[in-house]
Amino acid sequence: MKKLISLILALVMTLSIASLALAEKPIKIGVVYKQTGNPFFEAGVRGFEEAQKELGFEFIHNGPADSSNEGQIQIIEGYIQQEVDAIAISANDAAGVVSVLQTAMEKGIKVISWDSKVEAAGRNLNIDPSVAQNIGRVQVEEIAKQIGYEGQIAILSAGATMDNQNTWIRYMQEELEKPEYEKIELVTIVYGDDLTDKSYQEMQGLINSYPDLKGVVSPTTVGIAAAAVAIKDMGLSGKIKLTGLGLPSEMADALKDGTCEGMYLWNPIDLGYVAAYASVAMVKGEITGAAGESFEAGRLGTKEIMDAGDGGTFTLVGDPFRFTPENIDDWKDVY
Ligand code: RAM
Repeated sequence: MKKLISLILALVMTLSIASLALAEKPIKIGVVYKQTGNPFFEAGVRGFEEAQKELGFEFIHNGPADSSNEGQIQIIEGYIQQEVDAIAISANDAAGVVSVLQTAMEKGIKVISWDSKVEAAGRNLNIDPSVAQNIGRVQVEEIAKQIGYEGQIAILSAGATMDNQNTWIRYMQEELEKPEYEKIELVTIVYGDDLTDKSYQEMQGLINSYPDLKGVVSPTTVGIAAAAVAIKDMGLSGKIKLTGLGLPSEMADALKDGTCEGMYLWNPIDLGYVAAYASVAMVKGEITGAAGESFEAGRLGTKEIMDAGDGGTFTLVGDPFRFTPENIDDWKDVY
């Protein structure tokens, strides 16, 4: 009997030491973004840092310098080797990273896409900044107003395989079908790959190829900032209208000097913050990423997980906000 009791005691002690060790091992998140050097993602990382102070996890972050799918695959492979608990990725190619992320998931790593999604087969949950249809619609409304509902427009996008821009552009095209836009012609979509130099050159190319161009929509913070500089350098501020999704810190000058009368964005810090909370909730087993579940995202409250209509699920962070010459000073130092 004595023997049995001491055996049970020993077992209980071993188990509690083991669970203590488990409890003490901090959750490790590997963050992957589209590219380094993009202040949009630097703001996203600040959201992870804020959540880190509240939740106490570890995280590492990286992205390829060239916005490539291959670069992201290499980073993900490194994170798998380092045995992270979760990968939180904004994908350059929604399909291109599925296979390596499936390998990660087979090893028990949770995969959250944020900002630009991964196809459903390669993720547990997607964090969308806002309702994609609204993001598309507000940009069309804005450029239409700026050009007086008539004339040629073009889109300067990011990368051709980036799901967030492609989705917004699909909704822009749908919006342009409405009768109030019948005199607006979308002449072309070009891709600057979220690289400043390439985006600048694409903007110059648009100006040279379309002498009647009235406006440009650039649904990427990298693209719109480069486009503003190109328009200004060519002496066309105010003549070729510009809108899209811009970072206040990068676009304040363009808003003030008349190159851009108005643009939209959401808070990228909040986006990273929610992605961090979702990652931790999933690693802890509080959510699996199924539609109908919800999780607490600190100062941003409860987030509901919904069916994304692509075989996977998603949640939303906030609403797009309109930045103007009047309010830009309130935001240019925030992100
Ligand atoms: C760029 C990136 C990012 C996008 C923003 C609006 O920084 O393409 O994915 O969400 O623009």
